[in-house]
Amino acid sequence: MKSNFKYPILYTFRRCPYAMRARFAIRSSKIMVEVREIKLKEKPSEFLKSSPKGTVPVLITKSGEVLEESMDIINWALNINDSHKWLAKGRLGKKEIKDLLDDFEIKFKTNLDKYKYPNRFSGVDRYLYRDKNLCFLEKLNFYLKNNNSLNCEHLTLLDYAIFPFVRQFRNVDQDWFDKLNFSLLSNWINQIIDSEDFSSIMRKFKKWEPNDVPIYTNFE
Ligand SMILES: N[C@@H](CCC(=O)N[C@@H](CS)C(=O)NCC(=O)O)C(=O)O
Repeated sequence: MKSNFKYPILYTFRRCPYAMRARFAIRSSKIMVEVREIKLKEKPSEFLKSSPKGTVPVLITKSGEVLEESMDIINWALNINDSHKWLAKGRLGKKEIKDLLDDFEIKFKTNLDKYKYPNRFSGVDRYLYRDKNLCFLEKLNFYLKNNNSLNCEHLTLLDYAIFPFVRQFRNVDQDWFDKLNFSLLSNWINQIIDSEDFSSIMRKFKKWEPNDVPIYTNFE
């Protein structure tokens, strides 16, 4: 069903790593969206009506299609415009890329949540889960031996899709992280944090209310 909206609608939450990577892709593709910043503790009914599973990010296209997975939003954006060559072919094959993305989205993120929020789980040794993630970081540090990016000579989908999780992990205890001596990985994180891309996608928007004047942005 075609929507009456001027631009696609993006429901997002500023600090969510999945929403961050979707915003990176929308910025890279220069697509205008109506941004709706929501609080996860008070999800608006309009949001839940479009996407009952209740996770962010969610994008509603102009044709009314509801994209409820960050990777679907990223691929949708890059299919429209991949001017920064996020889909460029690099050293890693399609399967290696998919496996790495899955590892970070599933295994790394599960361990990260237990490390970062141990009180949400019963009887969890947070440091065990912190250390379980070292093998994933080691792998990234190894991939960064050739360039400052994971797959080819410039930052691509793989870098931006993984970065928010690694940043969140590092931020739990940066002193500890810095002592790991993953210097290539630290440089990789810092180059993204210091970029205009990062400051633009982290800009603050007021919490969306149904009667607000729409806020349009391509996160420029
Ligand atoms: N697989 C989803 C995961 C999204 C997700 O879990 N987002 C979290 C926030 S970081 C969420 O919305 N959780 C629901 C809640 O906390 O109520 C995606 O890639 O978009």
